[in-house]
Amino acid sequence: MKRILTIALFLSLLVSAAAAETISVYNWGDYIDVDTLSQFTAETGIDVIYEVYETNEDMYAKIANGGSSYDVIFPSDYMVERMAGEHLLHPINWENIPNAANIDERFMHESYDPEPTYSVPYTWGTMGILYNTTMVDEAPDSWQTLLDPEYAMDMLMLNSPRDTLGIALVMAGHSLNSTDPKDLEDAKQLLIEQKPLVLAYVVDEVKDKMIGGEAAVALVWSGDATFCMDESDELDYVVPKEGSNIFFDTMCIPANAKNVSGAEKFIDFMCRADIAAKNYEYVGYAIPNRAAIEVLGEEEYNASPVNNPPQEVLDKCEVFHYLGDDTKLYDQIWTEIISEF
Ligand code: SPD
Repeated sequence: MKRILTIALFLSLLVSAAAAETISVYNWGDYIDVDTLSQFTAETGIDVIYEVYETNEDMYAKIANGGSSYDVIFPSDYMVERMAGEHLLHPINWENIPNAANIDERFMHESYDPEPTYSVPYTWGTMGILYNTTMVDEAPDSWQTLLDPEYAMDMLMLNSPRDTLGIALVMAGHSLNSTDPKDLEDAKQLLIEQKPLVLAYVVDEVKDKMIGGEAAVALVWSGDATFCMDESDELDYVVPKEGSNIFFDTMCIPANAKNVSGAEKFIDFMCRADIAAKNYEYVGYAIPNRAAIEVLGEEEYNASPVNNPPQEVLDKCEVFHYLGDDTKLYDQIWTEIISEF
């Protein structure tokens, strides 16, 4: 009996020693070169369980619900602000992320997390109009293009509440952080007026549809525009003259992460110059990682006006802020717009 118990104990020790360390990563769709995941596992022995979401709001709902635990998530600016305020994020121990030194100081003190305490910059970009030059008479320069009946059923919008409502606010001449119910009513009326023109509200599908020539114009994030323009010479991108949103996407560790040290290793790995450069080549979004830009070649990297917009364009862009309880008004309006589609 004693011998059987000893063997059982030995076997169970063997099994637990063999069980690999894992981290659970929750990211936007199409937002990482999956080769980097296997390279991370090969170099560290840590397996990656990888899941994707489409919007900040989807990710937030899952984390705030408490039912699931992830080790690394990728919230945008205003969502970092919200999650930090709701104690949903674990503070970053910068000593364990030495490769964060590769990140340009300019990106390290944005208003959503000024220290920064909770977030490591990952990518950034603008919102604008991706258009098919063979399907538009003139290159668009205004958000009014997205209300033009000429593009009825030839128009794609983002299925993302804050982004689409934010741009509708700008179309109506308001700040994209407005919480004034009158401004939001204006934005809602514009989106209602626009609805019969919209072919579909999409997120990642926008890329295949625009590359395939299924629509003439689309509201997109700049990195997706870069991706599409690399695939098709017929596509071009503009940040309309009325101004737009500039966003910062980040890597964070949720407060209920099970493997904080694994998460730190992963974030540090993604900040490594060669990895951030390789990831940029796949994802297409502008990066805050100076060392990676050197690897890519500064001249070539800066040649893209999409990922490197002139200062006068950036000056007209606003960052989204978390709007507290007023978020509920946004949610209500969005539900009305999207539920009848
Ligand atoms: N395909 C994933 C794209 C993620 C882009 N994030 C943009 C956030 C804008 N608020």
